[in-house]
Amino acid sequence: MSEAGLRQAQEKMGAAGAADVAIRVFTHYYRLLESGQQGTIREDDIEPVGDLPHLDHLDTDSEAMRAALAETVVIKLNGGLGTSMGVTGPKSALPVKDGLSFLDIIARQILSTRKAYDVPLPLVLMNSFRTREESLQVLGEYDGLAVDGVPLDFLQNMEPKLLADDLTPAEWPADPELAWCPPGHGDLFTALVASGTLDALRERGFRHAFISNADNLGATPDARIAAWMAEHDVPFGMEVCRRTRSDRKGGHVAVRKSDGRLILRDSAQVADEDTKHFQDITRHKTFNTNNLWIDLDRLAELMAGHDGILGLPIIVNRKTVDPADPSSPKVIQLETGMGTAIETFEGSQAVLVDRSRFKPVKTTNDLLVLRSDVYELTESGDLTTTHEGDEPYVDLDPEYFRILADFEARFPAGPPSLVRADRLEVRGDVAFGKDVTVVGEVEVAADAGDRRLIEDGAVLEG
Ligand code: UPG
Repeated sequence: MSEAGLRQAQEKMGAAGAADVAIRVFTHYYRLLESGQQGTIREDDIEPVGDLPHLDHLDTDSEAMRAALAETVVIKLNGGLGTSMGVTGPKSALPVKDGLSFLDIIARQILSTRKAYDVPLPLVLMNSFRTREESLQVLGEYDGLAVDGVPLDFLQNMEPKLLADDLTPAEWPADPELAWCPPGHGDLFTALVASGTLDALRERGFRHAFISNADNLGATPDARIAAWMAEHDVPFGMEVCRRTRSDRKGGHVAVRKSDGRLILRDSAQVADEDTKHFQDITRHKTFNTNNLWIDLDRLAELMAGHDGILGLPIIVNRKTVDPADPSSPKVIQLETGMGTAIETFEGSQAVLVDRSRFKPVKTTNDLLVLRSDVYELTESGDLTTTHEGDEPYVDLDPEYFRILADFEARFPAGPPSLVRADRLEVRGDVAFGKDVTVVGEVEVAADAGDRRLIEDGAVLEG
Protein backbone atom coordinates (compact mmCIF):
# COMPACT_ATOMS: atom_id res chain seq x y z
CA MET A 1 0.00 0.00 0.00
CA SER A 2 2.62 2.53 1.02
CA GLU A 3 4.91 1.60 -1.92
CA ALA A 4 2.01 2.81 -4.07
CA GLY A 5 1.67 5.85 -1.76
CA LEU A 6 5.32 6.76 -2.29
CA ARG A 7 4.98 6.41 -6.05
CA GLN A 8 1.87 8.59 -6.11
CA ALA A 9 3.60 11.23 -4.00
CA GLN A 10 6.70 11.20 -6.24
CA GLU A 11 4.53 11.53 -9.34
CA LYS A 12 2.58 14.38 -7.76
CA MET A 13 5.82 16.21 -6.95
CA GLY A 14 7.22 15.55 -10.43
CA ALA A 15 4.05 16.82 -12.12
CA ALA A 16 4.22 19.98 -10.00
CA GLY A 17 7.77 20.62 -11.21
CA ALA A 18 9.69 19.65 -8.04
CA ALA A 19 13.47 19.40 -8.39
CA ASP A 20 14.98 15.89 -8.50
CA VAL A 21 16.93 16.53 -5.31
CA ALA A 22 13.71 17.52 -3.50
CA ILE A 23 12.03 14.27 -4.61
CA ARG A 24 15.09 12.25 -3.48
CA VAL A 25 15.04 13.90 -0.05
CA PHE A 26 11.28 13.36 0.29
CA THR A 27 11.75 9.69 -0.67
CA HIS A 28 14.44 9.29 2.00
CA TYR A 29 12.09 10.59 4.73
CA TYR A 30 9.11 8.63 3.41
CA ARG A 31 11.13 5.42 3.83
CA LEU A 32 12.18 6.44 7.34
CA LEU A 33 8.52 7.03 8.18
CA GLU A 34 7.56 3.62 6.81
CA SER A 35 10.26 1.94 8.86
CA GLY A 36 8.72 3.49 11.97
CA GLN A 37 11.48 6.03 12.70
CA GLN A 38 10.39 8.96 14.85
CA GLY A 39 13.75 10.73 15.06
CA THR A 40 13.91 10.52 18.87
CA ILE A 41 17.20 11.12 20.66
CA ARG A 42 17.48 9.20 23.93
CA GLU A 43 18.94 10.75 27.06
CA ASP A 44 21.21 7.72 27.54
CA ASP A 45 22.90 8.46 24.23
CA ILE A 46 23.87 12.07 24.99
CA GLU A 47 25.61 14.12 27.64
CA PRO A 48 25.44 17.82 28.52
CA VAL A 49 27.81 20.19 26.70
CA GLY A 50 30.78 21.57 28.63
CA ASP A 51 31.87 25.23 28.73
CA LEU A 52 31.21 27.16 25.54
CA PRO A 53 32.90 30.32 24.24
CA HIS A 54 30.91 33.52 24.87
CA LEU A 55 30.37 36.09 22.12
CA ASP A 56 31.72 38.84 24.38
CA HIS A 57 35.09 37.07 24.54
CA LEU A 58 35.56 36.51 20.82
CA ASP A 59 38.24 38.29 18.84
CA THR A 60 37.25 41.81 17.80
CA ASP A 61 40.03 42.86 15.43
CA SER A 62 38.26 45.40 13.25
CA GLU A 63 39.92 44.49 9.95
CA ALA A 64 39.22 40.77 10.50
CA MET A 65 35.58 41.60 11.24
CA ARG A 66 35.18 43.69 8.12
CA ALA A 67 36.91 41.11 5.92
CA ALA A 68 34.74 38.30 7.27
CA LEU A 69 31.53 40.27 6.92
CA ALA A 70 32.48 41.12 3.34
CA GLU A 71 32.18 37.40 2.54
CA THR A 72 28.92 36.89 4.43
CA VAL A 73 25.35 36.68 3.18
CA VAL A 74 22.29 36.95 5.42
CA ILE A 75 19.49 34.42 4.91
CA LYS A 76 16.15 34.70 6.71
CA LEU A 77 13.80 31.75 7.16
CA ASN A 78 10.58 33.26 5.95
CA GLY A 79 8.38 30.32 5.01
CA GLY A 80 6.06 30.60 8.01
CA LEU A 81 2.61 32.13 8.16
CA GLY A 82 1.04 33.96 11.08
CA THR A 83 -1.41 31.07 11.57
CA SER A 84 -0.88 30.80 15.33
CA MET A 85 -2.04 34.43 15.62
CA GLY A 86 -4.90 33.91 13.18
CA VAL A 87 -3.13 35.74 10.32
CA THR A 88 -3.19 34.24 6.84
CA GLY A 89 -0.25 36.07 5.19
CA PRO A 90 3.48 35.87 5.96
CA LYS A 91 4.17 36.45 9.63
CA SER A 92 7.11 38.69 8.77
CA ALA A 93 4.80 41.25 7.09
CA LEU A 94 2.96 41.97 10.36
CA PRO A 95 3.51 45.41 11.86
CA VAL A 96 5.53 44.78 15.00
CA LYS A 97 7.08 48.06 16.05
CA ASP A 98 6.25 51.69 15.27
CA GLY A 99 4.11 50.49 12.34
CA LEU A 100 7.06 48.63 10.75
CA SER A 101 7.01 44.92 9.93
CA PHE A 102 9.72 42.37 10.68
CA LEU A 103 10.83 42.69 7.05
CA ASP A 104 11.05 46.49 7.22
CA ILE A 105 13.20 46.25 10.33
CA ILE A 106 15.40 43.54 8.81
CA ALA A 107 15.94 45.72 5.71
CA ARG A 108 17.08 48.60 7.97
CA GLN A 109 19.42 46.34 9.91
CA ILE A 110 21.03 45.13 6.69
CA LEU A 111 21.39 48.56 5.13
CA SER A 112 22.94 50.04 8.27
CA THR A 113 25.43 47.17 8.73
CA ARG A 114 26.46 47.52 5.09
CA LYS A 115 27.17 51.16 5.66
CA ALA A 116 28.98 50.69 8.97
CA TYR A 117 31.39 48.08 7.56
CA ASP A 118 31.37 48.99 3.87
CA VAL A 119 30.41 45.45 2.81
CA PRO A 120 27.89 44.13 0.22
CA LEU A 121 26.06 41.87 2.73
CA PRO A 122 23.25 40.52 0.52
CA LEU A 123 19.89 39.69 2.11
CA VAL A 124 18.18 36.56 0.83
CA LEU A 125 14.80 35.26 2.03
CA MET A 126 13.85 31.62 2.03
CA ASN A 127 10.17 31.92 1.12
CA SER A 128 7.48 29.30 0.84
CA PHE A 129 4.92 29.40 -1.96
CA ARG A 130 2.57 31.17 0.46
CA THR A 131 4.93 33.94 1.60
CA ARG A 132 6.82 34.96 -1.54
CA GLU A 133 4.67 37.62 -3.18
CA GLU A 134 3.78 39.72 -0.18
CA SER A 135 7.30 39.54 1.30
CA LEU A 136 9.03 40.65 -1.90
CA GLN A 137 6.57 43.49 -2.14
CA VAL A 138 7.65 44.77 1.29
CA LEU A 139 11.37 44.51 0.40
CA GLY A 140 10.67 46.20 -2.96
CA GLU A 141 10.25 49.48 -1.03
CA TYR A 142 13.97 49.55 -0.20
CA ASP A 143 16.13 50.97 -2.97
CA GLY A 144 19.51 49.36 -3.29
CA LEU A 145 18.66 46.37 -1.11
CA ALA A 146 19.15 43.87 -3.93
CA VAL A 147 22.81 43.02 -4.65
CA ASP A 148 23.93 42.39 -8.25
CA GLY A 149 23.81 38.72 -9.20
CA VAL A 150 22.26 37.59 -5.92
CA PRO A 151 18.53 36.76 -5.85
CA LEU A 152 16.45 38.47 -3.13
CA ASP A 153 14.85 35.14 -2.35
CA PHE A 154 14.63 31.47 -3.21
CA LEU A 155 11.67 29.19 -2.79
CA GLN A 156 11.33 26.33 -0.39
CA ASN A 157 10.31 23.00 -1.83
CA MET A 158 6.83 21.70 -1.33
CA GLU A 159 5.74 18.17 -0.69
CA PRO A 160 2.39 16.39 -0.45
CA LYS A 161 0.76 16.00 2.95
CA LEU A 162 0.22 12.26 3.52
CA LEU A 163 -2.99 10.72 4.78
CA ALA A 164 -2.19 9.26 8.20
CA ASP A 165 -4.26 6.15 7.41
CA ASP A 166 -2.42 4.83 4.37
CA LEU A 167 0.43 7.29 3.63
CA THR A 168 -0.95 8.24 0.22
CA PRO A 169 -0.92 11.93 -0.79
CA ALA A 170 -3.90 13.86 0.57
CA GLU A 171 -6.27 15.59 -1.84
CA TRP A 172 -8.36 18.59 -0.81
CA PRO A 173 -10.40 19.92 -3.72
CA ALA A 174 -11.98 22.64 -1.55
CA ASP A 175 -8.53 24.30 -1.40
CA PRO A 176 -5.94 22.29 -3.37
CA GLU A 177 -3.04 24.32 -1.87
CA LEU A 178 -3.83 22.76 1.49
CA ALA A 179 -2.82 19.36 0.13
CA TRP A 180 0.81 20.63 0.07
CA CYS A 181 3.21 21.74 2.81
CA PRO A 182 6.78 22.97 3.11
CA PRO A 183 9.10 20.27 4.52
CA GLY A 184 10.19 22.27 7.60
CA HIS A 185 13.13 24.69 7.75
CA GLY A 186 15.64 21.83 7.38
CA ASP A 187 14.63 22.10 3.73
CA LEU A 188 16.92 25.16 3.56
CA PHE A 189 19.85 22.98 2.48
CA THR A 190 17.92 21.21 -0.28
CA ALA A 191 16.30 24.44 -1.45
CA LEU A 192 19.64 26.30 -1.56
CA VAL A 193 20.95 23.66 -3.96
CA ALA A 194 17.75 23.07 -5.97
CA SER A 195 17.26 26.80 -6.59
CA GLY A 196 20.86 27.33 -7.72
CA THR A 197 21.34 29.90 -4.91
CA LEU A 198 24.23 28.05 -3.27
CA ASP A 199 26.22 28.07 -6.53
CA ALA A 200 25.32 31.70 -7.27
CA LEU A 201 26.55 32.83 -3.85
CA ARG A 202 29.80 30.85 -4.01
CA GLU A 203 30.53 32.06 -7.54
CA ARG A 204 30.34 35.63 -6.26
CA GLY A 205 32.81 34.87 -3.50
CA PHE A 206 30.46 34.59 -0.54
CA ARG A 207 31.88 32.12 1.93
CA HIS A 208 29.58 32.22 4.95
CA ALA A 209 25.83 32.46 5.46
CA PHE A 210 24.24 33.84 8.61
CA ILE A 211 20.81 32.23 8.79
CA SER A 212 18.06 33.01 11.29
CA ASN A 213 14.30 33.06 11.83
CA ALA A 214 12.65 36.11 10.23
CA ASP A 215 10.63 36.58 13.42
CA ASN A 216 13.75 37.03 15.59
CA LEU A 217 14.61 40.73 15.49
CA GLY A 218 17.65 40.20 17.70
CA ALA A 219 19.37 38.24 14.93
CA THR A 220 21.53 40.99 13.45
CA PRO A 221 24.68 40.05 11.47
CA ASP A 222 27.32 40.29 14.21
CA ALA A 223 30.77 40.93 12.76
CA ARG A 224 32.51 39.31 15.73
CA ILE A 225 30.92 35.95 14.99
CA ALA A 226 31.69 36.32 11.28
CA ALA A 227 35.37 36.88 12.19
CA TRP A 228 35.37 33.91 14.57
CA MET A 229 33.93 31.63 11.86
CA ALA A 230 36.62 32.71 9.39
CA GLU A 231 39.56 32.68 11.80
CA HIS A 232 38.84 29.25 13.29
CA ASP A 233 37.57 27.76 10.06
CA VAL A 234 34.30 26.77 11.75
CA PRO A 235 32.11 24.83 9.29
CA PHE A 236 28.88 25.30 11.28
CA GLY A 237 28.33 27.67 14.20
CA MET A 238 25.19 27.81 16.34
CA GLU A 239 24.31 30.71 18.64
CA VAL A 240 22.88 29.39 21.88
CA CYS A 241 21.41 31.15 24.93
CA ARG A 242 21.22 30.10 28.57
CA ARG A 243 17.87 28.43 29.20
CA THR A 244 15.53 29.89 31.77
CA ARG A 245 12.46 28.19 33.26
CA SER A 246 10.25 29.58 30.53
CA ASP A 247 12.28 28.11 27.67
CA ARG A 248 12.04 24.48 28.61
CA LYS A 249 10.56 23.73 25.19
CA GLY A 250 13.19 25.16 22.78
CA GLY A 251 15.72 22.75 21.30
CA HIS A 252 18.90 22.20 23.36
CA VAL A 253 22.39 21.23 22.30
CA ALA A 254 24.17 18.18 23.73
CA VAL A 255 27.13 15.92 22.96
CA ARG A 256 26.46 12.53 21.35
CA LYS A 257 28.32 9.87 23.31
CA SER A 258 29.01 7.59 20.32
CA ASP A 259 31.14 10.07 18.38
CA GLY A 260 31.50 13.21 20.52
CA ARG A 261 29.62 15.38 18.00
CA LEU A 262 27.38 18.25 19.00
CA ILE A 263 23.71 17.52 18.37
CA LEU A 264 20.46 19.47 18.69
CA ARG A 265 17.47 17.86 20.38
CA ASP A 266 14.23 19.67 19.56
CA SER A 267 11.02 19.06 21.50
CA ALA A 268 9.68 16.88 18.66
CA GLN A 269 12.62 14.49 19.21
CA VAL A 270 12.14 13.73 22.90
CA ALA A 271 10.88 10.29 24.00
CA ASP A 272 8.10 10.52 26.62
CA GLU A 273 10.33 8.90 29.26
CA ASP A 274 12.98 11.61 28.76
CA THR A 275 10.73 14.65 29.15
CA LYS A 276 12.05 15.44 32.63
CA HIS A 277 15.65 15.40 31.44
CA PHE A 278 14.73 17.51 28.39
CA GLN A 279 13.16 20.09 30.68
CA ASP A 280 15.97 20.02 33.23
CA ILE A 281 17.61 23.39 32.64
CA THR A 282 20.35 22.67 35.16
CA ARG A 283 21.41 19.67 33.04
CA HIS A 284 20.84 20.96 29.49
CA LYS A 285 21.69 24.60 30.06
CA THR A 286 21.55 26.17 26.61
CA PHE A 287 19.05 26.27 23.77
CA ASN A 288 19.27 26.89 20.05
CA THR A 289 18.37 30.43 19.00
CA ASN A 290 18.27 29.19 15.38
CA ASN A 291 20.88 31.85 14.55
CA LEU A 292 23.27 29.72 12.51
CA TRP A 293 26.48 30.43 10.63
CA ILE A 294 27.44 28.07 7.83
CA ASP A 295 30.54 27.72 5.66
CA LEU A 296 29.03 27.52 2.17
CA ASP A 297 31.97 25.61 0.66
CA ARG A 298 31.68 22.92 3.32
CA LEU A 299 27.94 22.75 2.78
CA ALA A 300 28.42 22.32 -0.97
CA GLU A 301 30.96 19.52 -0.33
CA LEU A 302 28.60 17.73 2.06
CA MET A 303 25.63 18.01 -0.27
CA ALA A 304 27.64 16.77 -3.26
CA GLY A 305 29.02 13.84 -1.23
CA HIS A 306 25.58 12.68 -0.10
CA ASP A 307 23.57 13.03 -3.28
CA GLY A 308 21.85 16.04 -1.73
CA ILE A 309 20.58 14.06 1.27
CA LEU A 310 22.09 15.39 4.50
CA GLY A 311 20.22 12.77 6.54
CA LEU A 312 18.86 15.12 9.21
CA PRO A 313 16.66 13.56 11.90
CA ILE A 314 13.05 13.16 10.74
CA ILE A 315 10.22 15.17 12.35
CA VAL A 316 6.81 13.57 11.96
CA ASN A 317 4.33 16.42 12.22
CA ARG A 318 0.73 15.24 12.68
CA LYS A 319 -2.04 17.67 11.68
CA THR A 320 -5.37 17.79 9.83
CA VAL A 321 -5.29 18.59 6.11
CA ASP A 322 -7.13 21.86 6.79
CA PRO A 323 -5.49 23.08 10.00
CA ALA A 324 -8.53 25.27 10.70
CA ASP A 325 -10.91 22.30 10.47
CA PRO A 326 -10.20 19.61 13.09
CA SER A 327 -12.71 17.27 11.44
CA SER A 328 -10.81 17.22 8.12
CA PRO A 329 -8.68 14.11 7.39
CA LYS A 330 -5.64 13.46 9.57
CA VAL A 331 -2.34 13.94 7.76
CA ILE A 332 1.38 13.56 8.34
CA GLN A 333 3.86 16.24 7.23
CA LEU A 334 7.43 15.01 6.85
CA GLU A 335 9.75 17.70 8.16
CA THR A 336 13.28 18.41 9.31
CA GLY A 337 14.77 21.23 11.39
CA MET A 338 17.67 23.34 10.13
CA GLY A 339 19.61 23.32 13.42
CA THR A 340 19.82 19.53 13.52
CA ALA A 341 22.44 19.81 10.76
CA ILE A 342 24.88 20.66 13.57
CA GLU A 343 25.61 16.92 13.85
CA THR A 344 26.33 16.60 10.14
CA PHE A 345 29.30 18.97 9.91
CA GLU A 346 32.54 17.71 11.38
CA GLY A 347 33.87 20.35 13.79
CA SER A 348 30.57 22.20 14.45
CA GLN A 349 30.70 24.71 17.29
CA ALA A 350 28.23 26.48 19.56
CA VAL A 351 28.75 30.01 20.89
CA LEU A 352 26.93 31.53 23.86
CA VAL A 353 25.15 34.81 23.18
CA ASP A 354 23.04 37.17 25.29
CA ARG A 355 19.25 37.29 25.18
CA SER A 356 19.48 40.45 23.12
CA ARG A 357 20.18 38.18 20.12
CA PHE A 358 16.99 36.22 20.67
CA LYS A 359 13.76 38.22 20.53
CA PRO A 360 11.27 36.00 18.81
CA VAL A 361 7.63 36.92 18.39
CA LYS A 362 5.70 33.68 18.64
CA THR A 363 2.54 34.97 20.33
CA THR A 364 0.58 38.17 20.91
CA ASN A 365 2.16 38.20 24.42
CA ASP A 366 5.57 38.70 22.76
CA LEU A 367 4.04 41.24 20.41
CA LEU A 368 2.66 43.37 23.26
CA VAL A 369 6.09 43.61 24.90
CA LEU A 370 7.77 44.48 21.62
CA ARG A 371 5.22 47.14 20.69
CA SER A 372 5.37 48.69 24.16
CA ASP A 373 7.85 51.21 25.56
CA VAL A 374 10.04 48.36 26.86
CA TYR A 375 11.83 48.60 23.50
CA GLU A 376 12.87 51.47 21.32
CA LEU A 377 13.68 51.00 17.68
CA THR A 378 16.75 52.90 16.48
CA GLU A 379 17.22 54.26 12.94
CA SER A 380 19.48 51.30 12.20
CA GLY A 381 16.81 48.77 13.16
CA ASP A 382 18.28 47.82 16.55
CA LEU A 383 16.04 47.33 19.55
CA THR A 384 17.26 49.00 22.72
CA THR A 385 15.72 48.87 26.17
CA THR A 386 15.75 50.83 29.39
CA HIS A 387 13.83 48.07 31.20
CA GLU A 388 15.86 46.68 34.07
CA GLY A 389 16.48 42.92 34.32
CA ASP A 390 14.53 40.34 32.29
CA GLU A 391 11.81 41.67 30.02
CA PRO A 392 8.35 41.72 31.64
CA TYR A 393 6.42 38.47 31.64
CA VAL A 394 3.11 38.93 29.81
CA ASP A 395 0.30 36.38 29.79
CA LEU A 396 -2.92 37.48 28.06
CA ASP A 397 -6.04 35.32 28.14
CA PRO A 398 -5.78 33.29 24.90
CA GLU A 399 -9.54 33.27 24.45
CA TYR A 400 -9.62 37.05 23.94
CA PHE A 401 -6.09 37.89 22.83
CA ARG A 402 -4.53 34.99 20.87
CA ILE A 403 -5.91 36.09 17.50
CA LEU A 404 -4.29 39.32 16.29
CA ALA A 405 -7.59 41.06 15.42
CA ASP A 406 -8.99 40.31 18.93
CA PHE A 407 -5.76 41.51 20.52
CA GLU A 408 -5.75 44.77 18.57
CA ALA A 409 -9.42 45.43 19.34
CA ARG A 410 -8.52 45.38 23.05
CA PHE A 411 -5.64 47.87 22.71
CA PRO A 412 -7.30 50.39 20.38
CA ALA A 413 -5.04 53.24 21.58
CA GLY A 414 -1.85 51.15 21.54
CA PRO A 415 -0.10 49.11 24.21
CA PRO A 416 0.13 50.14 27.86
CA SER A 417 3.45 51.34 29.27
CA LEU A 418 5.35 48.24 30.44
CA VAL A 419 8.77 49.76 31.03
CA ARG A 420 8.26 49.62 34.82
CA ALA A 421 6.33 46.30 34.75
CA ASP A 422 7.61 42.88 35.80
CA ARG A 423 4.51 40.86 35.07
CA LEU A 424 1.12 41.43 33.46
CA GLU A 425 -1.51 38.70 33.57
CA VAL A 426 -4.92 39.24 32.05
CA ARG A 427 -7.83 36.85 32.57
CA GLY A 428 -11.12 37.34 30.75
CA ASP A 429 -12.26 40.05 28.33
CA VAL A 430 -10.34 43.20 29.26
CA ALA A 431 -9.88 46.24 27.03
CA PHE A 432 -7.24 48.92 27.65
CA GLY A 433 -7.76 52.67 27.27
CA LYS A 434 -5.17 55.26 26.30
CA ASP A 435 -1.95 55.81 28.29
CA VAL A 436 -2.41 52.98 30.76
CA THR A 437 0.71 52.25 32.86
CA VAL A 438 1.59 48.90 34.41
CA VAL A 439 3.97 48.92 37.38
CA GLY A 440 5.50 45.84 39.05
CA GLU A 441 3.40 42.66 39.08
CA VAL A 442 -0.17 43.10 37.95
CA GLU A 443 -3.12 40.77 37.46
CA VAL A 444 -6.30 42.01 35.82
CA ALA A 445 -9.46 39.94 35.53
CA ALA A 446 -12.91 40.49 34.06
CA ASP A 447 -16.04 38.70 35.22
CA ALA A 448 -17.22 35.94 32.91
CA GLY A 449 -19.47 37.33 30.20
CA ASP A 450 -18.46 40.98 30.88
CA ARG A 451 -15.96 43.20 29.16
CA ARG A 452 -13.92 45.24 31.59
CA LEU A 453 -12.51 48.54 30.42
CA ILE A 454 -9.32 49.93 31.92
CA GLU A 455 -9.87 53.67 31.75
CA ASP A 456 -7.57 56.19 30.03
CA GLY A 457 -4.55 57.18 32.09
CA ALA A 458 -5.00 54.39 34.69
CA VAL A 459 -1.93 53.26 36.64
CA LEU A 460 -2.14 49.57 37.47
CA GLU A 461 0.07 48.57 40.36
CA GLY A 462 0.12 45.41 42.48
N1 UPG B 1 10.05 28.26 8.61
C1 UPG B 1 10.27 28.19 7.25
N2 UPG B 1 9.89 27.07 6.59
C2 UPG B 1 9.30 26.00 7.20
C3 UPG B 1 9.10 26.07 8.60
C4 UPG B 1 9.48 27.21 9.27
O1 UPG B 1 10.81 29.12 6.64
O2 UPG B 1 8.99 25.01 6.53
C5 UPG B 1 10.51 29.46 9.34
C6 UPG B 1 9.46 30.25 10.10
O3 UPG B 1 8.86 31.22 9.28
C7 UPG B 1 10.29 30.88 11.23
C8 UPG B 1 11.44 29.89 11.42
O4 UPG B 1 11.45 29.03 10.30
O5 UPG B 1 10.84 32.11 10.81
C9 UPG B 1 11.36 29.08 12.72
O6 UPG B 1 10.21 28.29 12.74
P1 UPG B 1 9.39 28.10 14.09
O7 UPG B 1 8.31 27.11 13.81
O8 UPG B 1 9.00 29.45 14.59
O9 UPG B 1 10.45 27.54 15.12
P2 UPG B 1 10.69 26.06 15.57
O10 UPG B 1 10.93 25.21 14.38
O11 UPG B 1 9.66 25.65 16.54
O12 UPG B 1 12.06 26.17 16.41
C10 UPG B 1 13.27 26.64 15.83
C11 UPG B 1 14.37 25.61 16.08
C12 UPG B 1 14.59 25.42 17.58
C13 UPG B 1 14.89 26.76 18.21
C14 UPG B 1 13.77 27.75 17.89
C15 UPG B 1 14.09 29.15 18.37
O13 UPG B 1 14.01 24.38 15.44
O14 UPG B 1 15.69 24.52 17.78
O15 UPG B 1 15.04 26.59 19.64
O16 UPG B 1 13.60 27.86 16.46
O17 UPG B 1 12.97 29.98 18.18
